[in-house]
Amino acid sequence: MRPEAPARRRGRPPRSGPDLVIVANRLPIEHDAEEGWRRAPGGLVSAMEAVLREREVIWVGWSGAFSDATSEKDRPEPPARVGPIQLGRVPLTRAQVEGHYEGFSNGALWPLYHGGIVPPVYHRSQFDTYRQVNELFAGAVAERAPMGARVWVHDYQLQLVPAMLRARRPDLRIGFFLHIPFPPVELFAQLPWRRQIVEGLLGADVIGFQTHDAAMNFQRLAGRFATETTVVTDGLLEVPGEDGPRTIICDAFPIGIRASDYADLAAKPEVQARAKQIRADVGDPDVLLLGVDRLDYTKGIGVRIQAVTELLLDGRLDPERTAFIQVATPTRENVEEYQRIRDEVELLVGRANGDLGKVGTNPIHYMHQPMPPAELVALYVAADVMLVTPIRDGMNLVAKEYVAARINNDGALVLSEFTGAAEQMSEAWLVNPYDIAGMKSTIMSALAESRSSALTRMARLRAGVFAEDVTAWAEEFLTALSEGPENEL
Ligand code: ADQ
Repeated sequence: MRPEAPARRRGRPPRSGPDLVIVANRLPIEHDAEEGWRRAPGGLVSAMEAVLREREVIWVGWSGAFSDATSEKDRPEPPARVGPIQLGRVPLTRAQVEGHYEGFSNGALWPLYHGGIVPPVYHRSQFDTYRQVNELFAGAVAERAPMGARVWVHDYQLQLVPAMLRARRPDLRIGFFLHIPFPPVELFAQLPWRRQIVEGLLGADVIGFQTHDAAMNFQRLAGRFATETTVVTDGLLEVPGEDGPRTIICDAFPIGIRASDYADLAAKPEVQARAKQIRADVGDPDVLLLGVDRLDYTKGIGVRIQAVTELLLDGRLDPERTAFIQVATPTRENVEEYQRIRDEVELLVGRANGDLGKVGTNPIHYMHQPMPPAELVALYVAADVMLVTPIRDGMNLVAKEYVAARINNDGALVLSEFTGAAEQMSEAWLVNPYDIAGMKSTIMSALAESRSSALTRMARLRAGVFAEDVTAWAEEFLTALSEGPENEL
């Protein structure tokens, strides 16, 4: 009997079809018990919509349903396409998701890449599952990608895919983009599988990072852990290939947002009205401060609450005339550290309101829930000061969304130096999230700034966010992927 599996797997790639394949941990759909399958909300989906408007693509990812679920209800079959997107499902069991996503990706890579804020946990069995799941993704792409297509692999869950895919399909142009920070060599070197990760990424033709610092970190590492790699010049690496040396672009491609969508939403009369209502609901304060984050220990939610609480206790901000709204989106609730950060934040909020609140008024309004975009934008429109204070963040889109929503050029953005966004948004009020006293005085300076100077500052920030929007980001990355290093030299 002829062995069937290899024949199928190595069978000829499809000759025609969309020339772009997106590979991400999740498919851009989610299952709702009542509505069935629907387009999933979220950053990558909305970023990619900018690309999708003009073309058909194949999107390879996991559907969110476990392939070994025992009841049919828990194992719904996703559709073959949504709009212009052909869906390529990678079936994963519960154990695979636990080892790959919750385990190695979020227990080891996420904390390590964010500077070791919480100690990364390394389990050999989880890395084995990470490798196995990366193989499944590479296999799914190899089967579906048309000859010579461009493949764009996203993020830290899939760092081994580029090399695995190149081994199976050398005809493809492979790009990889890392949405989170990339750590310096001193930190990365602790990873027991550092060489495998570096070699996995070096399978790509373009390796994109959020910042120049991150790209430099990787260039330094590549030479150290993949010894045949040379840095040709800043932004270009060379590795040995089957037909002679192969050049890889390794550079910063800072992600943007769909800026005009936020501005359009902010201009709508119903959103403006809702913003007024929000201010009224929190007691028409003189100062409204806002934080919006996934409830993640990297986002510096605790330090921000501490800074605001101290300002209220010191009397530098009047507790009767100040309100602080913190929206914290539920996230990764199966990972232990996330249960801990939730307890920590809720303790801080409870304590501050206990010390400062009166019957019927609390200075801190805390919401642990997702929100529709119009409500989020109404909050951006309502807030005088946006507090974005991560300990470490690849980019941070919230900072850009707030700025885009300030259609009258007023408002102030307080931004951590340790976000990728700070590299582009130097007009923001930059803070060191480890320096609470500094953060407090920066918030006060932002509030004390003259109106004309604040307007100029916001206008400059807005010009940057509109010029470097998500369409520009996607085009720049895809151009580098199509044209190769010629333009970089
Ligand atoms: P995240 O860590 O998720 O992204 P961020 O860039 O701030 O962080 O994006 C969060 C997104 O979720 C924003 O678009 C925001 O509007 C939305 N959001 C937040 N709270 C919400 C709520 N309660 N309801 C609805 N939506 C909410 C990762 C990296 C970042 C990088 C992005 C993109 O960690 O550094 O900027 O990818 O590359």
